[in-house]
Amino acid sequence: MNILYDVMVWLVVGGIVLAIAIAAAIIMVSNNRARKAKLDVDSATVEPAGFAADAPGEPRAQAEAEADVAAREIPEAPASRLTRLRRRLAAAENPLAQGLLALLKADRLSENAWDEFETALITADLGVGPTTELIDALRAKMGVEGESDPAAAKEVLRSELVRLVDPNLDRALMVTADGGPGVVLVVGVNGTGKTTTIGKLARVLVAQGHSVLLGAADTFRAAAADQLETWGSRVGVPVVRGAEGGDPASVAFDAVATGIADQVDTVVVDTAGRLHTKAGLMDELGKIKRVVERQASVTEVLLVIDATTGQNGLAQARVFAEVVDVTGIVLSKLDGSAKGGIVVQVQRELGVPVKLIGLGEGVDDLAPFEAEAFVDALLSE
Ligand SMILES: Nc1nc2c(ncn2[C@@H]2O[C@H](COP(=O)(O)OP(=O)(O)OP(=O)(O)O)[C@@H](O)[C@H]2O)c(=O)[nH]1
Ligand SMILES: [Mg+2]
Repeated sequence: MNILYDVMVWLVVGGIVLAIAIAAAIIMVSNNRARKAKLDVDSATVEPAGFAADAPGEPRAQAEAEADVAAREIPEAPASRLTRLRRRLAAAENPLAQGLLALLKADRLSENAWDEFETALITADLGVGPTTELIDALRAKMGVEGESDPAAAKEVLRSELVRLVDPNLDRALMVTADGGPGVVLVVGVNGTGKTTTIGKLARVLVAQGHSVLLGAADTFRAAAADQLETWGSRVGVPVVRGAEGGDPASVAFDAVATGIADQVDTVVVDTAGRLHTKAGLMDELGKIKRVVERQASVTEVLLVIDATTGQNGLAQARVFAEVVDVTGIVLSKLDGSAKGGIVVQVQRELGVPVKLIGLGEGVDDLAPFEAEAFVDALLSE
């Protein structure tokens, strides 16, 4: 009995010792884990921010930042997009292209064929003045050179159209300035494609090796800044935004101040769409520009015009040009447009070149405007 009693005592004591040992081991392991987790957090916080997409002073773990870079898109080089865009422009149901084709395919250049061609030019928004000029020049040249064969007239037609579109205008986009960032202000009426154009433009600039910052001075809707952030995050471009309903000029000011502090090459400022007939809103635009100019050079004021709006687009352009010095036109939505001729009218009216064209909703559907390529697209069969 005694032996049995001893064995039981030892078993109980042993059990207690074992339980204490297990408990101690568990506590040690969990302590180690906690210490390791703390170390991880510490090392993450000392990781350099290092990426343009990070908000200033906002640290990020390296793995997260690397994943970000992997997800970032590589924009298409501007040069390679022209071929595709030409095809798309030519594919648009364009009365100008169709009118030209009809003229070129006519058996002979009868008065009737000329009349139809003239109508096609006016329908395509070339404007009465340029249309008359084109027809007169064409008829005179073809008369002198004895071109009665419509196919042979094509080259004459091409050179006359190129002359109207004007290949000599300086269409270079000024995006940088000496001693600070270049500021590109993007303006226009509602829904013309301002934000989309900025998104596409940011991609082009990044592909060219520029450092870029976007300013969301459209404070009417929070969604506008979100839209810009979506575009920016795809190519690692940060966005400075303000409170919804806040003062757009102060957001523009902050964006430029951040751009100066971060030493970026270019700050692109998005503005809310506004009706050119609303005086208060147009004044606000003037204010945004003046406020930006206090600290940096506004190198471009791009007016985005929806190519499908025709004559109305021209009326808008006039008013915008009075309020801010428009330096370039972006003609958006040319892909779905029957109004390619607006290029000629808007340039003449404002004395400002079309610098960029939008040919779709895709991320790389923005191209530099080139007179000859544009005319070739209109004439291509
Ligand atoms: N087909 C086509 N659609 C375009 C083009 N550019 C923009 N869009 C579309 O037009 C619509 C309006 O574009 P936004 O960029 O939001 O226009 P916005 O001028 O910023 O509009 P607000 O800020 O509301 O004034 C969107 O559905 C775009 O996808 C283009 O070149 N072609
Ligand atoms: Mg917008």
